[in-house]
Amino acid sequence: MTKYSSKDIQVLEGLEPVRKRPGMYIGSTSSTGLHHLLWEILDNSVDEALNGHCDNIEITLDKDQGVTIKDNGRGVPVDLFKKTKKSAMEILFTTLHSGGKFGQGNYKVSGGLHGVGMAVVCALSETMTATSRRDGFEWTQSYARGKPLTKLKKGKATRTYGTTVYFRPDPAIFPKIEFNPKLIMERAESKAFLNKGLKITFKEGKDKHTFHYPDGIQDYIKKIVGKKSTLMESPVYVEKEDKQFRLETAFLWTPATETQVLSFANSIRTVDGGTHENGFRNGITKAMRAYIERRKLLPREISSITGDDVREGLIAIINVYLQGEVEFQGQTKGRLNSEITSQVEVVVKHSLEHFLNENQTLGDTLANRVILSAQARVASRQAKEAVQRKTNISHRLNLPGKLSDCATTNKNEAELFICEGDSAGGSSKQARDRKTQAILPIRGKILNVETATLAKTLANSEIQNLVSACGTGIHNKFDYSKLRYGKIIIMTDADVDGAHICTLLLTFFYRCMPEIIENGHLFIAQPPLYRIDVGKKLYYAITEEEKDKIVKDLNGTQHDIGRFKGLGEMPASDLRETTMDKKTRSLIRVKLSDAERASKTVSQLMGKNAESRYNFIKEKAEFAQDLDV
Ligand code: 0RA
Repeated sequence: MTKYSSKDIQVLEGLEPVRKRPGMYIGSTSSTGLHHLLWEILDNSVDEALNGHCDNIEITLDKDQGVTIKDNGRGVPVDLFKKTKKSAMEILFTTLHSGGKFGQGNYKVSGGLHGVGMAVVCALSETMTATSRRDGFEWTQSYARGKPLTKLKKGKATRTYGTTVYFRPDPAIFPKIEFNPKLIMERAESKAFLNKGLKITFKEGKDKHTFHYPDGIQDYIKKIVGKKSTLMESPVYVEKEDKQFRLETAFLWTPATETQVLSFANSIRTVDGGTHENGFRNGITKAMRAYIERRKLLPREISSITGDDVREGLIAIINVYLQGEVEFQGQTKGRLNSEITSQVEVVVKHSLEHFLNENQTLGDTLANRVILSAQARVASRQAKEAVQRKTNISHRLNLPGKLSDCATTNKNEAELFICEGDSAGGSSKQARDRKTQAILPIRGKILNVETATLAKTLANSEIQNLVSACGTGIHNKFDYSKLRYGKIIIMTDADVDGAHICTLLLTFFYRCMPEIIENGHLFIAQPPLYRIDVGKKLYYAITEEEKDKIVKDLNGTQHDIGRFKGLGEMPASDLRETTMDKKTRSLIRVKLSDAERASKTVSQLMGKNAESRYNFIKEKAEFAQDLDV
């Protein structure tokens, strides 16, 4: 019996099987399979970058769907193998599984199909031309359908290094040859994000797009965050290179409730997570717990912090590189299975703990964010129970009895006026447009959400009414699609008490339903303080200053000044015209462009000082002149 070594078998194999059953190697001959050809060549160039030999890749798509990928890596080796008298380049492009360069100390990007090799691309290409720049010259060889068309040619002298691969997919294999530029750019962008400093350019005709991110995954996080507010200026960034693996992760927290974790293993997106993601989760949870314990921040009513509490509002990117064979699991190979959980956990825990301790102010902010999630979790269980109890006795769904609802169910035109006390409720009921305007009177000063525990907050019946009128639920149970009113309008008296109640309501929305503010649904009404009658003419003034100006402009003309004591005493016609009628009123839209700032302001306001609260309302009224006429 002849004894072949496994290497010999591979060399003997040739590329016929690839052309006979392409699906076995690239999944299918549909668009996805077609793009695999490009990904395979691109991944080989990215490997050069990953191992520190290349920082520039250019992809060019021709009109006839030929693709050129040029890199400034080391160049494909061209030396001859003694045994076969073939060049290394020829072996690489005409022999299955001939990668071979990835021994100890090299990482490799496994393509979607785990690095089928450039020979597969060659086999499925009508023509392919490879150029290697190394050792002082350009070396070129062309192939057709996996077989050499030419010998390896030594070309002009060059001092540069790198590889250029041109290929045009074979129409005999692919029923439709049409590359999707958008997909290519997405891939280029993601590779550039994952390999900091690598510049990838995509060219198609006159179009040229360059992807280059000196800060890599930190830039990626910035892109994901976009205009959303965050609790920190820049992400926590961790980079660790070990004997067997490399870990890079960047993460930050936002005031929003959703979590976004993107994980990658050897540059492959692992949609189903896996060992690296588990290690990361354990790491941040343990670090947070340790910090909260050390700083003694845990409130009495919270017995423990869960992983979910820590992940609320988290945006993270985790990228690990493993040497040798990488194990993926699951039907779509979307889960990393190689055992690295504890290594990742240790690095992440240590780094985050160090970060928190070094930046204690921010550390406390983040810890409080996590504690808030825990409180919301506990409170929302209690709220759910409370609402369920209510539902059983309420006839109209679970709307509060005090709500005078509007007729419309179209939330774009529906408005909810929150007003202070029953008498204000009475006059606004007379002044409203029944079709589109609902009135919810709330009694006196609602609870201060900032200082009360969430559990207590939600036990408060005024707040329960507010929550059920809005329809959305709160915190991580918040469901935007259930919002019942397009505008929620806080309408309190134009005095200090009114300002206080308004601030309490703002705090409530900020803490419990920030999405309402973020999406521009929250408004403050501007009821007047004075009415000035001049013969048949009528003026209203919202502030003292405004009144003084009107009086001054009257220049001694005979007039009557009336001061409204509160909305409850204002005639319905005045209230309608000045504050509620869509045609004549003006509203202030509450903005939350910077949640961190808002959060600070809210805590400052919720301090002991009543005056600062009032000033806040006045300032706010000046700076957010978002008139809705
Ligand atoms: C085999 C060995 C070496 C590099 C490469 C292949 C290589 C392949 C491609 C494909 C596209 N760009 C590429 N760049 C390099 C290592 C060569 C050495 O040790 O110098």
